[in-house]
Amino acid sequence: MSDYRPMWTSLGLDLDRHDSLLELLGGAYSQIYMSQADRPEGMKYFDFVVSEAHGLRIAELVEHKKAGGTVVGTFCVYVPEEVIFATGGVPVGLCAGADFAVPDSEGLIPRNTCPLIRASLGFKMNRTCPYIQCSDFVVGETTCDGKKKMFEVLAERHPTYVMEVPQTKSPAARELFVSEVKAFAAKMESVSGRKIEADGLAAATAKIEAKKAALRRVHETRKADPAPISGLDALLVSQISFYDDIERFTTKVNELADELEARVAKGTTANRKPRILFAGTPLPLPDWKLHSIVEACGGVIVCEESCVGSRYYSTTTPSNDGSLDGQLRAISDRLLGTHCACFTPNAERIDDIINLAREYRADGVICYSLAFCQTYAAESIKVENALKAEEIPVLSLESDFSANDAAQLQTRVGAFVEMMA
Ligand code: BJ8
Repeated sequence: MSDYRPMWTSLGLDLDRHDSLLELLGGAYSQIYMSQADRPEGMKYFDFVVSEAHGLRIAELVEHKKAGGTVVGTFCVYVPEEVIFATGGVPVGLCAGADFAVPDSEGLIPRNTCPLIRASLGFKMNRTCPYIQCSDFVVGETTCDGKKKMFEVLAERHPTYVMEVPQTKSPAARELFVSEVKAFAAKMESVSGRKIEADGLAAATAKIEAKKAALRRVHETRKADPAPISGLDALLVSQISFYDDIERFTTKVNELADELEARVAKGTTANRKPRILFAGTPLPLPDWKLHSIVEACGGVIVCEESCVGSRYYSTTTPSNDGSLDGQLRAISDRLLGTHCACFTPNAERIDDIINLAREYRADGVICYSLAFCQTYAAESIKVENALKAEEIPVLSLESDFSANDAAQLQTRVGAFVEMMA
């Protein structure tokens, strides 16, 4: 095994706290993931990626930087990854899903801020995240209020650029977003010293489209009953999609899809499990809490209507005239096809949830919000009413990354799953 400590030291990590983090994550991963039965062979690659998340992948990013490339930290799927790749950069998702770092945001942002925001800032403060440490800068965005104010704090500690994401879907909002995507392209040109050419942007877009097509293949197989992959494993693939090497990841996801399609074609004698659609806030690494509770209760999560899930892989770039302007507009349109609760009105998301529940033959929907996320919590009332009107069972839950409410969640989820058995 390689000794990564000199690399971590050079990135400014707090080695003692980093050791504690790795120990905690390693323990949680073996307990939650390695105890699952009948996992696809193809998951071995993703187990390896997790085991090397702070090692080999960081070494690759450090090498990329030594060769003159940039590393850009992102917090939202509205950031145009195509533009980053087109300048020879690499995007890495920085949203954090660990309770470990939440207390480290203390005194910088209010306690009644969602844990995703608190943990993301906390990881910068406690110096245990090698991804933010090796990023040239991070891109924030004006989605929810908590994030906006967190980026002000982060900007005092790490180079930060904020993109304005509109809150409505009007033609004027679209024009605003197109201008923001163009401004971000200019920012990337200036940081990387590389001009974006139409050919390069088209190649970068094709790379991202290939990755999302591979993800769609995997998720498509989950429509089969019984599903050929656990929700936990499918979630892990989505989580890794935000930081692994894009070409290698796409190849491995296609290999996994081949295996899952073969499993579906072969059929299985496995017992049927109650099928649950997850709908709600993102589930960044290593937030496996709800999935592990649902699946320990005997259910299976068959789809995630989440930015770590369908809101990411289902958007595709509209065809365009191939000019730089035409491509940047098409990329903006792709991104605006993401139905985040930060937008108003946002009826498309409710339609998406109902459609997904039908397509994935869900027996019920868990409508999930991270604590203090006002936009998703407010929208969950509408989602709940719409699902009830369609006679689709729904359970609304609010939680965080800690284990404090695990017993309570188990009781509620257990009763919901049992109702569907
Ligand atoms: S496109 S969901 S990734 S903003 S959970 S931080 S909304 S208080 S993460 Fe998101 Fe982009 Fe939307 Fe997706 Fe705020 Fe809510 Fe926290 Fe959230």
